[in-house]
Amino acid sequence: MQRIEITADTRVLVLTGAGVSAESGVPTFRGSNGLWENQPVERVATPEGFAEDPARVWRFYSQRRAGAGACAPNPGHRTLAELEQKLGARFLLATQNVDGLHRRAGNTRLVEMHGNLFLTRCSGCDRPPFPDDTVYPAGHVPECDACAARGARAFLRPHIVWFGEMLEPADLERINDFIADARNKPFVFMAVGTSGAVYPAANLVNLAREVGARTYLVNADPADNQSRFEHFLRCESGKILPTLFDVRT
Ligand code: BV8
Repeated sequence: MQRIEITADTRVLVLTGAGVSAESGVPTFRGSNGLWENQPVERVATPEGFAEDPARVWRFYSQRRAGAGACAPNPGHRTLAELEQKLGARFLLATQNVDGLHRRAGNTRLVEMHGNLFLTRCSGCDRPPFPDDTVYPAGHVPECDACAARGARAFLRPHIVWFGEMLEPADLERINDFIADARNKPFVFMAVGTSGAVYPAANLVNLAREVGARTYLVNADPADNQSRFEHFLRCESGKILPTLFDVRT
């Protein structure tokens, strides 16, 4: 496998999806026994689904909290954390994953585009999202104590971006600024473990191409937006990432 040379002024933007966590035991969404296979998206990952049956949504996310909490970063996660150590401000990791494994592997230059399983917020007031690893019992829907203190009632919800919800503008701005700064400089854009099905994440490769990036897809199967990548490395990310980068800073 041809290694990817990273020289002293190369910028690297990596986008990850559920596939990077597959070898850690976290289920992916699409494909055989994927999460969405036995859970129609509309019922558990949309604001409408939460309004209709918040207990079902909390059961889905509580199960995923318990699952992800029992998993550990794999060599793919660790490689991306080491890459950040070596490159510093010339590196940015944008993840669609909500499992928290990149953070646990040590990445800090990280944009969690779709939120984080271990943060909860109120659906009725603007208190900031707060750390919460509670696995709520089936049927239980937690309520906001701040609202209750004001005599109001509001359900707590996972701090997750559901389908039909806007991503945090500051998150998108951070990614777009990184891409803009890489214009006319050596720039590597790599997508790892994502089916390229969800927007706006799946559009990042096009924004990177516009500023002249070398583009790589590291994925176990073809992806919906695969034709947008110059290089497609069909493999398991945990096995290839540790030997893929030739960093010369
Ligand atoms: C928005 C919730 C404004 C948290 C998620 C433009 C065109 C078309 C549609 C749209 C568009 N703009 C907006 C939309 C609508 C929608 C969308 O994209 N729909 C798609 C499905 C058509 N987007 C939105 O609603 C976004 N909001 O844009 O707001 C707006 C709204 C409406 C209309 C217009 C504009 C919000 C998107 C966020 C949704 N929330 N998750 C949760 O429960 O996790 S998305 C969900 O899918 C997860 O976050 C997940 O990360 C993400 C993407 O999935 P992948 O990570 O790629 O996982 P997947 O299983 O699909 O693939 C894994 C891959 O890994 C596979 O290919 C497999 O081969 C590979 N693999 C497996 N093992 C390995 C491996 N690879 C390497 N190594 C291995 N070992």
